[in-house]
Amino acid sequence: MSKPDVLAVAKLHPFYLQALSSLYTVHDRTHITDPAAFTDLAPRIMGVAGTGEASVPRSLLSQLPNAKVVSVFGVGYDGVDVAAAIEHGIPVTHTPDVLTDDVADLAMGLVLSVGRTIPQADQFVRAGQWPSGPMALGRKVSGARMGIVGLGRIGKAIAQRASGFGMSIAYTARSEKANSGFQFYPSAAELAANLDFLVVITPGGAGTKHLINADVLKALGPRGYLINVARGSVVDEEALIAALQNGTIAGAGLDVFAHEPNVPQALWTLSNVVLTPHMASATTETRQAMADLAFANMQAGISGQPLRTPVPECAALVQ
Ligand code: NAP
Ligand code: 8YV
Repeated sequence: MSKPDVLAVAKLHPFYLQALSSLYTVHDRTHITDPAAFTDLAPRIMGVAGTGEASVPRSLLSQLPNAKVVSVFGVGYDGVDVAAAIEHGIPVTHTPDVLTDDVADLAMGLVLSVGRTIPQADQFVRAGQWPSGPMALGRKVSGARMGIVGLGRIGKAIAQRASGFGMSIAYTARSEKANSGFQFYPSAAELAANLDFLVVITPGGAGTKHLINADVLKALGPRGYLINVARGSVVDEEALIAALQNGTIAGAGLDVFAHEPNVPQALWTLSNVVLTPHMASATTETRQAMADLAFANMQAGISGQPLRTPVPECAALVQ
């Protein structure tokens, strides 16, 4: 008997692809590479496998009459048209919680990297510059003020870590969190005006597009640092580059970008930024846990079992 067909809408992590391939025939982006063949294939597709950044538009979902689930390998699912998926009766799942620690760890790593100029120091030593004199001084992290944009699962884990560094914590989110113990500001600009490190960890998508704009960066000020581990779309990248170039802010640590994997050359050349390639959840342990959960969701969806972790918008669809 042939295996059920699954469509991969992005290049899948090997752990996820390997698990899927044990039960399903995985068609790697056939809708893009061979649209003619996809016309025949589409009615056989039982599940859609994606990543946090992958695009699953209405136009694709409407071609999949027998799809039972969209299983995203990632907690963010801003590339999926969830409203269209619900209309087509296709629940969407994601991988919350299993990556929270890693993303919070990387956020703190970027805070320490930009504040204490660790990558620059490494380059300084490797370039043989140490005998010629000391490096410029860094910015103390312990005891500094951190502001978090998005106090969800990962935002709270970042706050927990920052508290261990004796940092004071404030935040903004769509709503104030009762009993968080942290100061709430109703907007990113008001938050930014009152701290040293602004860490962004919201979902991407239309609701947060350019939430961090020129006004917020101005409020952050020449001694403030921006850390973005959310999505590139949340920050106005042009405004950020200008702010970094003209000293409106002190520096930035960036894991995500507007047009990945392409990073503007202007950022490569700036000495006050630390750049990482969207790797906040990229440890062996966490990628395995994400693959296990995404695979479990795919299996459950295709076999009609309860989904492990549907996205909140699909809760009603799976009851
Ligand atoms: P979560 O628990 O759903 O938390 C999201 C937080 O963002 C919530 O506090 C929410 O506020 C807030 N938020 C949403 N829209 C907002 C807006 N317009 N203005 C201000 N705050 C807003 O999600 P999570 O598990 O922490 O993950 C957060 C995001 O991190 C993901 O969606 C993904 O984009 C990103 N991420 C990136 C990586 C990476 O590799 N760099 C890895 C994993 C995740 P309320 O609580 O008030 O609703
Ligand atoms: C992954 C992510 O890097 O979970 C998310 O939202 O952005 C990351 O964990 C991504 O989903 C894998 O491509």
